[in-house]
Amino acid sequence: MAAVTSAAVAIPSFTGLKSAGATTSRVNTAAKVSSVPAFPKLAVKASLKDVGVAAVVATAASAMLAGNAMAIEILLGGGDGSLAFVPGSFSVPSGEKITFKNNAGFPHNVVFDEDEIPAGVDAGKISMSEEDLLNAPGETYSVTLTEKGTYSFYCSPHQGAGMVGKVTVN
Ligand SMILES: [Cu+2]
Repeated sequence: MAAVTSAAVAIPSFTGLKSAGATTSRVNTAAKVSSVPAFPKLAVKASLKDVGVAAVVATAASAMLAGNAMAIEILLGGGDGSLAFVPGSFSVPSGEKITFKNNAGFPHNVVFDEDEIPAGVDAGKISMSEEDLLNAPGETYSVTLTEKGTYSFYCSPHQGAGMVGKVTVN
């Protein structure tokens, strides 16, 4: 429940809740006139009879992610000195910001494999250039993927050492 109580819920993302059931239109109205943090509580209360608590919580959480209220952080280089993305395999909802952060063993970069991304996605637009490197601790590279599917990426200086990763956009 912790994520659902976040105050960062964006009003536009409520439109995504409409598909969950007829009761949500009432919730939308209530949410617009009351303060944003009150919304998750109202949603659970209003829809409990028809949809069930678990479904409502899941819907509210994914709507929040779609609204970009949350982001995922991937470390470049393991705390144990390993040349790896940590985690090396993960999933994000479409539109969630992914931030790669220099942690250890740099320089690193993030290059998407043009042969292992969804059709129609331009690898150049979502990648750092092969020569571009994150040199300092804490430096970041962020990307937001909207096309659903699986994307493979690598760090060009360390690809041979196995610094590769995979993200699934749902
Ligand atoms: Cu690297």
